[in-house]
Amino acid sequence: MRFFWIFGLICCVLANGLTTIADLDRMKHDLSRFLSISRYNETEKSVARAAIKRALEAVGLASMTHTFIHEESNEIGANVIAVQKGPYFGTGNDKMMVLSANYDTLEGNQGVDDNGSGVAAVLEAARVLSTLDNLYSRQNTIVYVFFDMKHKALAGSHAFVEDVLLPLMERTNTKVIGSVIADGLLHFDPFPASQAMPPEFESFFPEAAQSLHEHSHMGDFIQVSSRSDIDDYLIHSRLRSFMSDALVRLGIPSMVLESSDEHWEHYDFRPSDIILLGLILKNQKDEF
Ligand SMILES: *[C@@H]1O[C@H](CO)[C@@H](O)[C@H](O)[C@H]1NC(C)=O
Ligand SMILES: CC(=O)N[C@H]1CO[C@H](CO)[C@@H](O)[C@@H]1O
Repeated sequence: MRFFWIFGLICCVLANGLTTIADLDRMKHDLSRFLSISRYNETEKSVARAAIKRALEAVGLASMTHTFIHEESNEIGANVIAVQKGPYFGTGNDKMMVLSANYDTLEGNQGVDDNGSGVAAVLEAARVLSTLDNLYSRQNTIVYVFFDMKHKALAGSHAFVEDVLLPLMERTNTKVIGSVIADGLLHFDPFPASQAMPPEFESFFPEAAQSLHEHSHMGDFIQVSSRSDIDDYLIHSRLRSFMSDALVRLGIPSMVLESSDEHWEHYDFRPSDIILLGLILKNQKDEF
């Protein structure tokens, strides 16, 4: 059984030699417009969904709205999904990658970094990856999902996995090789004391805690957390070169923290959609 999580694949896409084609102005534009206004009530959220759909359509991706009912409140939620099909879509030979971000905000919150930044990055990734289809042939399917109701107990990602992903995997034998959950990507702060430590971090990762302390608690680095053994393939074949090449070029310090699978089960990723997709994909039996 193997699966992986990537934090910041978007950065990989943007930094790994593709820096030249990622359009930062476009992301800034989206961020300063529809991703800078509250997306809490249905009226507000429908404005955001329409803008997301327009952006996808502009790069040739048809999108659909996946509606679901949030059981506690009986409210209707809506995810936006676009599928960039590979040649094996709908068969057991496909290896799907899910790129996602939640678009809803807390009440009265502009949501620039919670989570406009993730939405802008996933939209830009969609644009770049669609453009690349004109140059290279792609083997696998990419699914872009914009989740509603992260702030209601992750209801959007929950519904996506249960209503869409698992049934598709069951029906077609398609594998999902990973998911990228883009959330709070603007959390970069090179000032002292800007980086707090989550509860229990220090006991799980004493060396990292020490080095953060020596670095005046600045939030100016990228941290990759991985599970020993399970994530080795991903870390060594993919992320190491990204970290030693692209991040060094951009002058961003990074570190890899390894811990046992058991630690992960207890570590607190609960506020993020990552936990749900990750735990459910864990049921997948295949190696990739
Ligand atoms: C939604 O929020 C906007 C303010 O952002 C407000 O003007 C509008 O009345 C609200 N709509 C509903 C149905 O609550
Ligand atoms: C960067 C950012 O805004 N992060 C927020 C993401 O959402 C969680 C859960 O709502 C918040 O706790 C974070 O502060």
